[in-house]
Amino acid sequence: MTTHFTSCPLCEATCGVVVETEGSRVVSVRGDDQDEFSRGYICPKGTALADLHHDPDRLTKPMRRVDDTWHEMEWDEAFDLVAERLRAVRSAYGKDAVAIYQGNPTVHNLGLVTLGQLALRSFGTRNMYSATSNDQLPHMLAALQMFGNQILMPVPDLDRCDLLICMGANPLASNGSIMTAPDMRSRLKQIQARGGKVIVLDPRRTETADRADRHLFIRPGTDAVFLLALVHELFATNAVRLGRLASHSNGVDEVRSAAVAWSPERAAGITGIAAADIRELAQLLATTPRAALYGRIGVCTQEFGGLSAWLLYVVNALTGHLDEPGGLMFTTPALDPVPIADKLGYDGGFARWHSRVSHKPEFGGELPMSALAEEIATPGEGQIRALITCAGNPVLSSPGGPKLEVALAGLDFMVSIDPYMNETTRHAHVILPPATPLERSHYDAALFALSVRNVAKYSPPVFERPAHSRHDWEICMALWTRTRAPKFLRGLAERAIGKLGPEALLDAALRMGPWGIRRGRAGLTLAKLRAAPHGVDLGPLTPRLPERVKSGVVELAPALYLADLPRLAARFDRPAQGLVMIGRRHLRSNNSWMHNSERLVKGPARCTLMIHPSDASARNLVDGGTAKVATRRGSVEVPVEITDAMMPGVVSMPHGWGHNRNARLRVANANPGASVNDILDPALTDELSGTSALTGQPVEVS
Ligand SMILES: Nc1nc2c(c(=O)[nH]1)N[C@H]1C(S)=C(S)[C@@H](COP(=O)(O)OP(=O)(O)OC[C@H]3O[C@@H](n4cnc5c(=O)[nH]c(N)nc54)[C@H](O)[C@@H]3O)O[C@H]1N2
Ligand SMILES: Nc1nc2c(c(=O)[nH]1)N[C@H]1C(S)=C(S)[C@@H](COP(=O)(O)OP(=O)(O)OC[C@H]3O[C@@H](n4cnc5c(=O)[nH]c(N)nc54)[C@H](O)[C@@H]3O)O[C@H]1N2
Ligand code: SF4
Ligand SMILES: [Mo]
Repeated sequence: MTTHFTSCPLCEATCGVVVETEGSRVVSVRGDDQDEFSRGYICPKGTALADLHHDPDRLTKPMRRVDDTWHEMEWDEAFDLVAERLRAVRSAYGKDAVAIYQGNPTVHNLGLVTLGQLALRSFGTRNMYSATSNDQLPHMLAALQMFGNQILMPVPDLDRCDLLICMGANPLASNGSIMTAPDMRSRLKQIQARGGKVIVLDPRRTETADRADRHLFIRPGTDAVFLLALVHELFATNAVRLGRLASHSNGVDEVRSAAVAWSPERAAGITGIAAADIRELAQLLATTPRAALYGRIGVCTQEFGGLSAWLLYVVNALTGHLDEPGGLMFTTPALDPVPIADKLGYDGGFARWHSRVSHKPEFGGELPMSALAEEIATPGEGQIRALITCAGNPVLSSPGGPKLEVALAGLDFMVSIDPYMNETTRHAHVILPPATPLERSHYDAALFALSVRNVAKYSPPVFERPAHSRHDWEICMALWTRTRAPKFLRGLAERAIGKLGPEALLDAALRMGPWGIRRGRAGLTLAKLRAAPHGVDLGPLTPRLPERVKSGVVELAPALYLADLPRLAARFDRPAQGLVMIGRRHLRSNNSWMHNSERLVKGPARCTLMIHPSDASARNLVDGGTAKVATRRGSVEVPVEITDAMMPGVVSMPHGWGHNRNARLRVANANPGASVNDILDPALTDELSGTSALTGQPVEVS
């Protein structure tokens, strides 16, 4: 038996795991007690790493679809076929005719965030898409507008705050997001143990709310109104204290004016939170020296996600909690993308171009997912003819799944880099399956930049990648060299890149980084990380302003947010009516793709419609019965779960289900559930940022 120390790449928590192997089999996966950051914690998904590795449904060779039958291929043959088809589309219709979609696991994959990214971006298409526009885009846009770079998102200093107000996040199920910290339950408990408070604002009394000191229901999609009322109250009571920020920020007066019209009384009628509670929360934030207001996906994937994400940072700034211990802080990661981006002159960029059909804004070189299906399906100059997907399942993960399925079937060519033939990749002409997480090295390049402590950890692969397999980055690089590089250079380029690998980039970035060798001390290198298999703790977050922001100035009131305020006012002129849908996550699930692990999916059905008793009885629904949930896009049927954890007027369904589509996922297909994205309307977005409105869409339930 051999013992390996590595990290779980399945969510943002970066837990250290111990994997025991015998030959080519995984015998056990458990938490690594010696990991500097996670100290033994793992969740049930971590254990399921073994199931992924040994899943008989996982593809191990390139697959080619001819009509409805699939054939295995050799790698060389597959790369040549894909390159030939992509080249043909590019030369007939131009480079924008090839679209690219990158899904969530990209972020957890060192090869994909480095070399894979370079390769895919070098296709030079304006039709780049990713899960970002179904996710954190508004936070990134606020970072760009306020701090000058889309990757400069501050994170709550969880281990030192005495007040955490948590909006639209359920870290006990999600294990935290844009707040990398393993073992959320203990960390939240510790806030309470040191006399602090956790307060949750959520339309559902979630697992996190259950353990919080206080939970307040908030009507979906109204967070921006609530936040404006906080700002209003802070100014009205003369409680604004910018602290150090006063000398390096702009726009306080504009922020004051923006909130004048939004009294707590007006906000109460819209949000469902009493004016007295809004006032109390504002005062708590103003008077607690170490406090953080944190908001996540429920707050940003909605009609006013842009405004909400901006206002979250603003309220922290106004109460002296931005860049202060216990507040929202910037990290100092060992691999620091910010100076690299600054040197390259890359800030992210917004609305430099728009989508062809519905004029959606570009962000960070990408168009929003709400535009993908229509860009494929609408004929004319600039139409998408070919698609590369990598590590994603947009048929289940994006609103308007059925419309996308129809569009995919009409593509000239589609290739997917994915270990599974899932609901999306089954539409591809070729699937290129990468090596497994246990066959690749690991360094959380993206997540350590969003971590509540400065930490670094490198893990070598548990298993050598088999000769018949390829890493994601090797696949992306091969697509690039064979499609883009002149023929005589291809072999040379492939060999050179192969020698380099993501490790070389990582080592260089560590040496150049803030903990590197520059300051005349023995700094971090890859060799040092290799010698520390449980990771290296680089200490708590430290204040980084003003030098972390390139201009030296935080913009508190960027013009594009001020210009969006009239839309907010107009929207809430009319009273709310009918039911609205929100999402939820479960600890044993991971977006759309871990439902093929028997040990994770066993137990009671998870894809249910949660509904308040009063809403259920008004519709004659019984617990365990079936509900039909409909929008103008269609309907799904799901089991009813009646619970007073729901706010009246709000129902909840998880996303990522709907495995009734002939994917090669035997366990998942046996527990299909229904996809909420079959009925969510892709046309409903945050008009400011282009982000999908995943939450707060009207539904009818019968
Ligand atoms: N209604 C609703 N919709 C949502 C959400 C919601 O809250 N509500 N959440 C949104 C969010 S936050 C996200 S991030 C998206 C996620 O949506 P996506 O990013 O589109 O997809 P996932 O469901 O994460 O599926 C990941 C795919 O990557 C593959 N994969 C896993 N590991 C690897 C790897 O190492 N390499 C490669 N090449 N492939 C791999 C898996 O087999 C799977 O097919 O869903 C979004 N959709
Ligand atoms: N177990 C598990 N962990 C995961 C994932 C998973 O699928 N499963 N996915 C990973 C990914 S890709 C991401 S992005 C993160 C997301 O991590 P989180 O942001 O913590 O995501 P959720 O658990 O969906 O929590 C969102 C909360 O927002 C609430 N909500 C919905 N609408 C509104 C609203 O309008 N206002 C307010 N205030 N609240 C609202 C919902 O009720 C829900 O409790 O989780 C990651 N971790
Ligand atoms: S919380 Fe679970 S899924 Fe996330 S990194 Fe830890 S073990 Fe993996
Ligand atoms: Mo996500």
